[in-house]
Amino acid sequence: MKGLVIKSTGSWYDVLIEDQDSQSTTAASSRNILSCRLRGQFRIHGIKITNPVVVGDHVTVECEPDGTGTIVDIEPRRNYIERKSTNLSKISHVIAANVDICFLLVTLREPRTSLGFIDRFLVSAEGFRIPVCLVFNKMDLYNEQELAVVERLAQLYMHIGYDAIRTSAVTGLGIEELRSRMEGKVALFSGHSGTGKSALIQKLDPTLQIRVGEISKQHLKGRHTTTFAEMFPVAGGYMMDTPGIKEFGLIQYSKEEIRDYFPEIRAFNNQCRFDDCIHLHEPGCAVQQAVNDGRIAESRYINYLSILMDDDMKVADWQLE
Ligand SMILES: Nc1nc2c(ncn2[C@@H]2O[C@H](COP(=O)(O)OP(=O)(O)OP(=O)(O)O)[C@@H](O)[C@H]2O)c(=O)[nH]1
Ligand SMILES: [Mg+2]
Ligand SMILES: [Zn+2]
Repeated sequence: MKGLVIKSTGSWYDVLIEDQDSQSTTAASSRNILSCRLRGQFRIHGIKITNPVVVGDHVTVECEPDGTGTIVDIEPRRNYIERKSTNLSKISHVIAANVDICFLLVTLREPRTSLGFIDRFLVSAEGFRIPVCLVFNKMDLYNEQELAVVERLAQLYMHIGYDAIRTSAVTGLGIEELRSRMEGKVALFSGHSGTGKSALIQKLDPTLQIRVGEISKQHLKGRHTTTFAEMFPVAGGYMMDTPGIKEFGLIQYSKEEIRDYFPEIRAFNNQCRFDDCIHLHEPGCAVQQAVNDGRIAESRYINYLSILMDDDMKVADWQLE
């Protein structure tokens, strides 16, 4: 039988068995969920991965006499989002597979999302050209200064070509914009713990049973309320709720890949004097010129260098004026 992995807790996976009589594999088709384990060891492209099967994977399962199932095969992935727990870590962790769109939650406080985090996430989505929409959540909390920062950041990223919306899970601001962007799609929700991923999904569909966290008053940080990834049928598609991420360690990319995964830098690729320019100190570099002219944001360029140099440099971040 074929199925879709809709929840992963580490050793057990909930697999939605796809209706064999119907062509449709959308959320509306039958909700036959089988609790499954993995058979043996899977190795994906020879790399050590902590979790070989993830939400969004299409798998083949066999039924066991005790009513559970065994995952015996994984279909090739269209794409996936992968990270390391820290930049130094050697082990990578796949967050989700077969994603149509990523929503990256950004909050200025409770908790603070840094530009280094945003830019690293964007690079990993660019690897597969998965569209990203930045979701500036908790808009109800911000003072004037913070609202100005949201405005500045939204402009910065929209100028590059990323989508951005402003939301509040408390007031309902932006919920319809969110819904319209994910309609009929498999959407990944990512961001730090406590940014409101689960709260926004709950707001999209109040009938869902989702655990939303309490912000601990001492730390004003989330406490990892969501501990495993799960996908929920929402708006004719699926919303993938994932556990909050502290740090987005990038897997190893080549210098050419990193150069290509910043769209506004990629746009200058054949305008430098040298074809293999990595836009560092080379003479006749169109990118360095564009940074000087203000056509490329300095924060993005600094973060590009920081990724290129594998983090020896300080990462650029936003500040309140
Ligand atoms: N004021 C305000 N609070 C919000 C908003 N969205 C979420 N919260 C609160 O922030 C806290 C964390 O929300 P969650 O939805 O659990 O956050 P999460 O991103 O799912 O966190 P993890 O599951 O730990 O990754 C909860 O107390 C929410 O009520 C918002 O738009 N405004
Ligand atoms: Mg959550
Ligand atoms: Zn250059």
